[in-house]
Amino acid sequence: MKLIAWAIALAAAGLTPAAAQSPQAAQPQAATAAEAAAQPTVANAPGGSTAPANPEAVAMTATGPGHAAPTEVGVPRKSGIGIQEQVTDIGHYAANFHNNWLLLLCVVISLFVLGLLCLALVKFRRGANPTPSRTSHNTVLEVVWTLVPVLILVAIAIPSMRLLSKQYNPPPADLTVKVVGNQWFWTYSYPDNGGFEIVSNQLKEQKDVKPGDRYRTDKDGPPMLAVDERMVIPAGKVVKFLVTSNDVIHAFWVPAFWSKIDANPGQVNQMWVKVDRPGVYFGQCTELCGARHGYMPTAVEVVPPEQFAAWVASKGGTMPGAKPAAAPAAAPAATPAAASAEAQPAAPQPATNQAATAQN
Ligand SMILES: [Cu+2]
Repeated sequence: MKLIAWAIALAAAGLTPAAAQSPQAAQPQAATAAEAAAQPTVANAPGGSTAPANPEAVAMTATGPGHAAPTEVGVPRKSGIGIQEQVTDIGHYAANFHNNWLLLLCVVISLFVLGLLCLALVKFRRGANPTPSRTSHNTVLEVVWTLVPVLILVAIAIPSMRLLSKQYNPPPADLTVKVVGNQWFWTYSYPDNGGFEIVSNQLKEQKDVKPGDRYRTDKDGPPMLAVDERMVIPAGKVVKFLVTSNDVIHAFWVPAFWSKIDANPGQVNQMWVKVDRPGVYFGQCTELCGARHGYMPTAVEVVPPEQFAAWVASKGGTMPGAKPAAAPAAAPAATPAAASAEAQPAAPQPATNQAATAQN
């Protein structure tokens, strides 16, 4: 008994949100620091925040693809109800199916059942109906109450099948992004663009980081949902996500895109989106994946295709069909940020879930 009590106390100490959020020692990342040193103007490069010398300063000044300010769409609203505004064709179809058909059916059926209950309470109460009917069979009624639910189910099944068919019959993809879940962060790689990979960690609040470390600002996104590196995809293009996991089961979901899919270790699942509206869209892991499950958000920035190409170039990738750019010559220290990046090649990274995982 004593042993069980100790086990429970230990588990509780390890799983509290406070423990999950406690600042972890920073992990220097030589590879990304080298990339930062190679970039002449880190702060002004499109999406250029790979490994800044002073992440906080860059977060405040960075512009371009990967750093757009969030809009009203793609984020949860305070006191909001209903489904988040959809930005994909599948999302529009599904939201319409839910709001204008399923919900309508639910209301009509509920009101009908409520009406029957009230009728029975009033008309067949003992005072009004002292001698109850002893009827036990009514063929017409039995056929009706079997047939009507079957018809209702068919009326739900047809649009459901259409929705599933849309989700699982993707058009030819213009771009593929490999999405990998990790305890507790996401990595996104771009096999069509040279295979570069970005690591996306949740941004913590200012009070939760050490002085000098990067923290969340409103430009990054709402609390709990903002990340240091967003996935960037082009608007108006069919994007295929190949989703898998490095450890346990996670789930990839951006509510405004509608579709959601599990990230299973040892298995590749597929999902696709086509978003016409540029913007920043936030989501969260939706499979209970461990102590920091609540701290691995997803942020996807949709940008016009030409900005996407600039972002890919800023990450060292290439566009399909384009010749790989020549490696930049040793650039002069054009900005104080770049100069300090060169002077301190192993600038400490902010404490992140990734750093914490590496330590564990
Ligand atoms: Cu997860």
